[in-house]
Amino acid sequence: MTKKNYFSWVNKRLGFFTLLIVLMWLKNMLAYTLDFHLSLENALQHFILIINPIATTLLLLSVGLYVRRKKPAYITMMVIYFIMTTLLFSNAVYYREFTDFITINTMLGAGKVASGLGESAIKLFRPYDILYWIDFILLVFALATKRIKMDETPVRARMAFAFTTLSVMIFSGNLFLAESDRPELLTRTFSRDYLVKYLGINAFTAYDGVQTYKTTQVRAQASATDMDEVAEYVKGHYAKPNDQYFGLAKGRNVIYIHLESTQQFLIDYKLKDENGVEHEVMPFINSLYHSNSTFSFSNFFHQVKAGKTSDSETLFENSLFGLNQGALFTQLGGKNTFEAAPNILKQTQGYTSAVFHGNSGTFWNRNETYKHLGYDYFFDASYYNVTEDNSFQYGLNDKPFFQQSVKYLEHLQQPFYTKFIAVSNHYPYSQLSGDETGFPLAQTKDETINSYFSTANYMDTAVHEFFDYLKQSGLYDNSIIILYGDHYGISNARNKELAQLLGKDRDTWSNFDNAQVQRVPYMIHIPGMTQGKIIDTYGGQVDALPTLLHLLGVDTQNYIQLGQDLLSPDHKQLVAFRDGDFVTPNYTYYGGVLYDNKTGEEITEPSEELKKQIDADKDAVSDQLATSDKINNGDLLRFYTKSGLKAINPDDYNYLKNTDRIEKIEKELGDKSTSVYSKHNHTSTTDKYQTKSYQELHPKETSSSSSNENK
Ligand code: GP9
Ligand code: MN
Repeated sequence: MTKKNYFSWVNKRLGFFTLLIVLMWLKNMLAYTLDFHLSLENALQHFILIINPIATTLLLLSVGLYVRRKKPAYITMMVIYFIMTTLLFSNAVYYREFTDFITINTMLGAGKVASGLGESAIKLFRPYDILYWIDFILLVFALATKRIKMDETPVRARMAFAFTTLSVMIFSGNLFLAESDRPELLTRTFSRDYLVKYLGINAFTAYDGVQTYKTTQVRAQASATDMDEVAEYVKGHYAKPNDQYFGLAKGRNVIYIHLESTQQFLIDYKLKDENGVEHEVMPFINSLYHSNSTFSFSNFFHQVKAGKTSDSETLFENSLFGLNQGALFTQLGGKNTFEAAPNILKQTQGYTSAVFHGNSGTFWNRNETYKHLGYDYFFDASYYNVTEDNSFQYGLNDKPFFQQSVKYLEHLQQPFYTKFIAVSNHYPYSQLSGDETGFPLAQTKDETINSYFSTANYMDTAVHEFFDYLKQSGLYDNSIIILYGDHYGISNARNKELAQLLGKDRDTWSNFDNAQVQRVPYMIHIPGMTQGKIIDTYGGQVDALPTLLHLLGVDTQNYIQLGQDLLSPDHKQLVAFRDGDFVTPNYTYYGGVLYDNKTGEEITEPSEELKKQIDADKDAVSDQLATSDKINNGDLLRFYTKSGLKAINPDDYNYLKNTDRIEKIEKELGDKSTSVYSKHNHTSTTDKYQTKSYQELHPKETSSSSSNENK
């Protein structure tokens, strides 16, 4: 066979088309291997990654097959090929700097990105970048010099259609595999990394385009009049602060500790091991819960939906709800105007703000959203030493996380507003290994439930160690430390199995019980204060911000917040779930059914009076949720001026060189610097951090089972 014959298929339209697909696939693999870091956890994810460029490449290039005339057909294919290459290449270069993918919004503001990068853009190029382009250049050359001949014969329309159909089928298969590995991928859109990992760069860009279009439409229709209605609603629901507590923590540092997936039933819980010996799951957090320096809430509910962790953040930072579908952080977080806690505290009280989290900054679109919330710094996984041994799929384990955070914390100017997002107590709860194992497993048929307690115990020790550091470094006395659970850790589908551990019967477990276990811890610890107690007021995450601001002595009357101070005498005890269900001290409305809290029984025939009351509650809940949606979907806060806050310019924020920035500020301030580091005569406090493994703390136990000697 002569060389010419061997390659002659390239001279057919379908042959050329196939060649383009293969080359495009190779370039995707190049990007996946050398540029993108998409942590792959199992063989299926590897497989999905390998196939995910195929469907969209096939779909897009197949457009060229419908063009009958020779030249236009080839030009169409080459133009599409060029666009796909450009998209892939730009993402590869962008990723090298930002560890993130390019969204439609980023493209629209491309000038800003380019000027932000400046000279460094050139530095982002790599010698192997030629591989992204060489094929295109050679193909153009080969076509121009007729080394590849253009085929006169058009592809039959039916054949073209067959390829389009094939691409749709492959895409469906791809999506099916993706959803089976990561359920609700499209409805929850966890992170851009996930979308690319599962569906490829083209599909990600298209998906992002559709989302952007949708939100832009709603936003465009909203007006300042809508804002006036919202302001009216908020005014009517304002709960004035309690004089006794207003300003109790004025000027203190705020330290939020995000207790991942921690439900209230873990408080004071003692887990029985196989020998019937009880083990307190969270001894340290329990001690805070019962301390007279803590306002502990026993009827505090999470209010999140699909955005889970990020929804809880939305609620705590803004006193607004997440969205009814998907996650506000990913859909609107990078676009909207907010009047969030870090911004309020910065502009009114001079706080510096920072988030610490040992997962990739793109997860839940935090790297963009935090700018809009006004966070000065975001220390994501790139600031931590994360290894395979000290982390799992959602990031760094809690002990090294807190420990490694203090080298940044000590440089922050005080007062600061900070949030530490712990993550070890996250599904699947089986990530502890080596010296950290030893806490007994529960004895149910569900492994997820069984290991939930040991990761909660691990988290408890991590928090304990962090508190010890706060005391050692002197930060403790001047801080207000708030611990909260973000949402359930055991889903409703598993609750029947959980029932036995809560002293309940699986057969009588009902939706009423499902509602009750949505309680999460909410504890406000104010060192030195002695009025602390366990408070049984019913409330939810939306109430946290006004509660905190009043403790800090900040007037909230002119802010658009949908919650009410939990310490206020005016607080209304009606807690909305995101889907319109609710709880009150007397009744629970869940799954569309009304229950009596005293008996847990369904109320099938409510009295006229009760019916009226419940209808009023339903309306109040739906008003609160609708107001939240109106604010968020319409981006209404951009019209609001009465708060007196200056609008945030997200471009002023950049989380890539936090360390340089905090140290520079410290130096510039000199004697005036209030950071812990400066206060300690410019010496680090990191050596004050003590950490011990479970095995070191419980040396008498073996790693496989626990003994009676455990305290
Ligand atoms: C990841 C973490 C988990 O960074 O916050 O989010 P979740 O899955 O709980 O929503
Ligand atoms: Mn979470």
